[in-house]
Amino acid sequence: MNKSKIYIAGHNGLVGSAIVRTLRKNGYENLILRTSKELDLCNQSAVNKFFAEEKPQYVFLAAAKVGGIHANNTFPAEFIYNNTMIAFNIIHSAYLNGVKKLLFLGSSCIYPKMAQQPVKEEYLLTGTLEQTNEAYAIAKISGLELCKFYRRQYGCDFISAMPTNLYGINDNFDLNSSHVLPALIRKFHEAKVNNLPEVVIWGTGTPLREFLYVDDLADALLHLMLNYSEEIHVNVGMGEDLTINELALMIKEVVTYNGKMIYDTSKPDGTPRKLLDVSRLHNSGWKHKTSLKEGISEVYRWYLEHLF
Ligand code: GFB
Repeated sequence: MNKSKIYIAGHNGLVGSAIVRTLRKNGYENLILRTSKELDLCNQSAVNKFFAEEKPQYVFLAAAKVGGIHANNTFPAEFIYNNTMIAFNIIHSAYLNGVKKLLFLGSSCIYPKMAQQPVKEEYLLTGTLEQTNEAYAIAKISGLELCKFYRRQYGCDFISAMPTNLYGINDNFDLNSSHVLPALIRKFHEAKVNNLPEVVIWGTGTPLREFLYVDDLADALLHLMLNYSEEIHVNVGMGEDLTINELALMIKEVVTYNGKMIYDTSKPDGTPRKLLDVSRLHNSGWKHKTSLKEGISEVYRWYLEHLF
């Protein structure tokens, strides 16, 4: 793969930029990158033209319209439309243009809200989805199924990875559209520098979440691209979770904020828990390296350097 043409769709995002960092660190230089202004991935003819001209041999499909619980709950039509079009346009063009291998990225929200924990890949489509992100989940499930059926009917080597909640440098810190971890880093930091007496945590603080550092994810994706070629998707996580309250206390400590935490229960909790069973990934020979505390400290250092 090291001299091959590799297309990273979504290279400016949290995941895409980590994939580019990881590929370059491992000596892969023949990378094809397009911003959303250069290539509208919702436009099928533009995507077909791009693939016919560039003929990438490998594709990391990390482009998506993403967001936290509030964004998903507020803009479901955009989440289902954009993410379905992006997935279907790229996966179909990859098939038409003989891409050697494609890795599709989904999310742990594809699993049933009340799935048995930890969640195995086989639990997909065995129950109803979490309401707040069912639009995004259906788009991601469709992309995953498309890869499966293109492998089955056309023999395409298209694989899918389902990561748990991700965080890292170059994350989205906008308080309306971001995920919980970057949002809390920003909230605690701003409360500290402005001497505010309290920080508002959405929901009850009781849901459990698993968090994987995005550079560990990128390392796992390279590992899967090089070593995994099965029909079933692969969960990518770190195997342990904590409550939102415990996460908030950890971030409060890293930021060294001494005020109070209060809970806004008018905001949704979302799914009570979505801890992934990562035995398939571990059996393939990969384990994460970065602990949550180390990862949070690294993101806060980056935040101070880049956004303050
Ligand atoms: O990270 P998050 O937005 O997404 O929320 P999900 C996780 C939990 O943190 C929820 C709580 O219970 C939130 O109510 N929370 C507390 C906060 N304070 C905050 C805050 O200031 N901001 C945010 N955003 N949350 C997403 C899906 O679900 O998971 C996406 O909606 C995707 O589609 C992503 O799958 C991985 O983990 O609930």
